[in-house]
Amino acid sequence: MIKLISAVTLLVSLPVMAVSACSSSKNSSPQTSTTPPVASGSPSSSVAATSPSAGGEPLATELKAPDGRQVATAAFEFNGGYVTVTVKTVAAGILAPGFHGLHVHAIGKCEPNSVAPTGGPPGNFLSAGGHYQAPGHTGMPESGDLTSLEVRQDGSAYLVTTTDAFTRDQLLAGDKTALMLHDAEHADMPGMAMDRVACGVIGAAS
Ligand SMILES: [Cu+2]
Repeated sequence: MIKLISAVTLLVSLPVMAVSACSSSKNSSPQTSTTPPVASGSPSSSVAATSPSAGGEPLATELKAPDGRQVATAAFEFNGGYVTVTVKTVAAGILAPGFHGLHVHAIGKCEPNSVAPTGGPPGNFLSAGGHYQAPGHTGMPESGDLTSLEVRQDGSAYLVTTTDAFTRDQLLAGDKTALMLHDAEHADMPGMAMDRVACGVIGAAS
């Protein structure tokens, strides 16, 4: 009986010790365990993004509506073998709420009321051609396909996404490329079929 009581006492006291040991270690080292990853993460990534040896200087563009109003800024940061694309609206109320297709298009032209390289009736930003395809790449998703931009009810949006489907040099080669925002999102419809609401030629960050 005495052995049973002491065994119960031991079982009850053990979890208490374990809990107190756990909480005391939490209390003693929250700063050393959580601060270094946060503190070292952002400076090293921003340094790497602007270092030529880490993939090249960032590229950028300003997405503008056919009437010339600036809609959003976009940045392309090349680091670690992929690009991080950041799109942020600069003025609320221009874009309709909802999902908007976002792609890199094949030609670096943003001309309202222009004709597509393949001909046909003119339309906004049609001279930018279809979705960009990297050399040797065919099929879907096309190299220039990006995650859609979700616009809030007030017309604002902010997106950070990554892709490894194209390189910095490829975006600047030949006719260059353009970042295009569409009026809607249709995953199974070619970009040519959707209206184009904002466009920016991709180039060196200013
Ligand atoms: Cu498109």
